Amino acid sequence: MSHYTGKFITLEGIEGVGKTTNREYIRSLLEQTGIPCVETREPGGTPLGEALREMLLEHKHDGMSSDAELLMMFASRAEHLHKVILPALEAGKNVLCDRFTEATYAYQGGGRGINDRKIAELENWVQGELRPDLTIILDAPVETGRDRAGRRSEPDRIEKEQNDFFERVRQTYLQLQNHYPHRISVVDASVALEQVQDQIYHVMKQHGIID
Ligand code: Z5A
Repeated sequence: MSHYTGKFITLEGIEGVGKTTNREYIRSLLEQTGIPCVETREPGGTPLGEALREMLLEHKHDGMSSDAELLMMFASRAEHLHKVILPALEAGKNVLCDRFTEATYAYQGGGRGINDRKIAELENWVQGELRPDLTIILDAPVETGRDRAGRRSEPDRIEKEQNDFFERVRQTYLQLQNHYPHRISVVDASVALEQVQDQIYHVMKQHGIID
């Protein structure tokens, strides 16, 4: 949990579940509180982070070692925290971030098989005690997400993994919610957009993010 006036909210889920689509809706709810909102994403969110993102996702680096991938995610995160997230929270703003450390547990932990104690060490080192106030996991079957994403663009280096990889990613997200129910909520994203946004509204109310 952060001890700031503004809230730190992250959005998670496998590809194609609707993170980008729902970001604007969440932002509009946050803006109704009268507190300015900084919207950002990971990997990325800074010039260095966006350069790392490009390296992480392009096919040029197919076969990258899992440890290199993990460390690049946290390198991007360290820069992002120091340059964007912490200054915004310190200025009393809300921060809405498309993916954060839960994605590392899900993709590099569940997907790639890296031990979660290794990830926790990096999390503690890079973030100290900072954790999101609320993480919304948009959950849908792997086929649904991939089908939606596939209609949009060519798969990048991570998106080209097989269904069993994304099944492990999805299951790890659900386990994270089980471990941290006070700060992580799961929303059924397989239904129509209006129903997804209804659930998001209730989760944000329940967690006291909006009145
Ligand atoms: N990654 C990692 O491995 N470790 C880490 O620590 C971090 C990230 C931070 C980049 O993420 C990659 O980085 C990601 C994980 C890894 N790789 N993968 N896979 P990203 O967030 O930039 O990319 P993404 O997950 O691939 O996001 P996406 O494909 O852009 O999906 P999305 O944002 O969740 O979905 P969308 O664009 O909002 O929606 C997809 C389509 O579905 C679109 O046409 C919508 O109109 C449609 N849609 C959305 N909702 C609905 C509903 N309810 N019904 C019907 N259609 C819908």
